[in-house]
Amino acid sequence: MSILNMTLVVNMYVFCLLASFSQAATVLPLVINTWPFQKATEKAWDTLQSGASVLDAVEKGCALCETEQCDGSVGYGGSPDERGETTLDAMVMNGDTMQVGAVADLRRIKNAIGVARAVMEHTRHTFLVGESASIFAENMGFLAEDLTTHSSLAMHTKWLNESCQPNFWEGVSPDPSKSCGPYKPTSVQQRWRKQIINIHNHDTIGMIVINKTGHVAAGTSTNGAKHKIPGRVGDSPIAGAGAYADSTVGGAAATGDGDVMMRFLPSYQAVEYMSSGIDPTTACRKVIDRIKKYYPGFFGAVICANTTGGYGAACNRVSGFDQFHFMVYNSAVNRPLQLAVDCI
Ligand code: SD4
Repeated sequence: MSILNMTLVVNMYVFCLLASFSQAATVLPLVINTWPFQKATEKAWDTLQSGASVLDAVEKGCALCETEQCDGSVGYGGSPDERGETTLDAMVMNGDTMQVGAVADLRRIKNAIGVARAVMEHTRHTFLVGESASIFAENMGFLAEDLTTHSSLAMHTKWLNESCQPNFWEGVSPDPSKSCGPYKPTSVQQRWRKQIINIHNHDTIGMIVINKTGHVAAGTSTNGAKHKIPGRVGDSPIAGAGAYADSTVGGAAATGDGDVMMRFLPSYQAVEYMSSGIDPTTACRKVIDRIKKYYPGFFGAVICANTTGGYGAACNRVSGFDQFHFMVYNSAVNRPLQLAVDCI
């Protein structure tokens, strides 16, 4: 048998396993995350196998991406804002209790999802932001460090040298498509501007973990949008937008243009679809379709999983983004698998 044939046979075998078992309880536990962040998937899986909780698995998996700066879009040293500072957004959700911990615009602390977990476990709040979130983190024992790197500095300098293009301003003067600020408001008229968050400026980690007994947790971590206006918070730390978990149903997580996507609470909506019996792939597709009705050119994708071990994903087809890659690890294949869906 040629190597090519053997590869095909192995792939078909994996495909059959996935197709025939993806709805059966035997495939649990399940780890699924956005983008091909394999090490994060493995970390979450290993954490679960060590006997830890689904929350631990989500936290450790996403934290690995924070340390490894997955694609430059998670953790320190990426997506500098207009002042050149990297700030982080993260959340974690417990699908048994519906508790959420979240942080946004977090400064100086690398382990954003750890701080989100501390918000959940050591406060009665859900969401802390900005400088105050950083002070909370320091008080909780997280190390304060500069999140700037040579690479984030270089990105920021290049942006300044290119008249601050692209940026997120509209209806201001001087013309934001040509000049840097400071800006003053002119009109509120919207006009078409090039999509800023796209395939080249993406990659939040969003993760769902379901253990053998159907407990679900979900979480996200990101450094947000490159050249964001300071103070900007994306979809990732918002429960129901960036991720959602409900152990009576399953979980979902989103990635992409958070400024648009958060308006639709896609993760909550996907879990609600699954709770009415809709399969994960269809649930994901339906939320993408809904956003698309209003923003046909938006960049984004969603992953969905239910407590019987079924999972799926969907993405919006835009120029340069035809397929969305994501990771799955379950007991049917017993190794991390990179899968792809064609965008709709
Ligand atoms: C944000 N959703 O801050 C994040 C960025 C991202 O894939 O996921 N890009 O808008």
